[in-house]
Amino acid sequence: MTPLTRDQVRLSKRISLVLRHRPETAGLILDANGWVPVDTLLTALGVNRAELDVVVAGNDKSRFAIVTGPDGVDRIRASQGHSRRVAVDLDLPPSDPPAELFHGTPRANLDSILRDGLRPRSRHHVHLSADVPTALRVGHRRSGDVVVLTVAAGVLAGQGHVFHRSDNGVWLTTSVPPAHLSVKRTNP
Ligand code: HQG
Repeated sequence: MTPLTRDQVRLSKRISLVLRHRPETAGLILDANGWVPVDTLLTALGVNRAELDVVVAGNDKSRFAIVTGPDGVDRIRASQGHSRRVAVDLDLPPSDPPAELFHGTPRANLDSILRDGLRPRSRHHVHLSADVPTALRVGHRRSGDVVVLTVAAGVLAGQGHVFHRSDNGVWLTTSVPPAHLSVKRTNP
């Protein structure tokens, strides 16, 4: 797939902002599950459907989902990553995770994470990756050395801890206690 142009990436980031963090900056109101009519988003952002479709289809992480409702209305939402300040319930079913999941983070966070466990901070969930390369990419969004932590997801699930898998393959959970974390690799 052709990579998005700089303008398209800018549009993608703007959509992430309004669908995950600050819908009010575009005058949008998300429904309880995070959806907004596509036409409403287009009007709010001043773009057309073709421009939106390119960004949704070409998005490197399939961040946005569009569905047609029983009323024939197309709606869009972010598949994950919402801020806690936005009251959205993705309404995802619980899902059995693989034995291990991964989390990439700047090394500067390591001591605190090993002490307190993984916390959702400003988001609804802790985000976990299904593989190490993805976890490394997540960690490298920020500057400095990256550490990948292994999450004993299978053991946690066995103890009743709930996991969800977003539509774009990100694993979500409310927290991970330190006892179920180990350092995978510190020098990628
Ligand atoms: C860290 C991107 C200290 C945590 C990605 C992370 C992901 C702690 C930061 C999605 C901590 C929160 C989410 C503790 C957690 N002490 N630091 N106890 N607990 N942290 O951005 O996982 O590109 O909210 O390690 O790909 O980095 O936007 O979470 O470094 O899927 O689509 O606190 O965002 O997706 O940062 O990234 P974030 P994240 P998009």
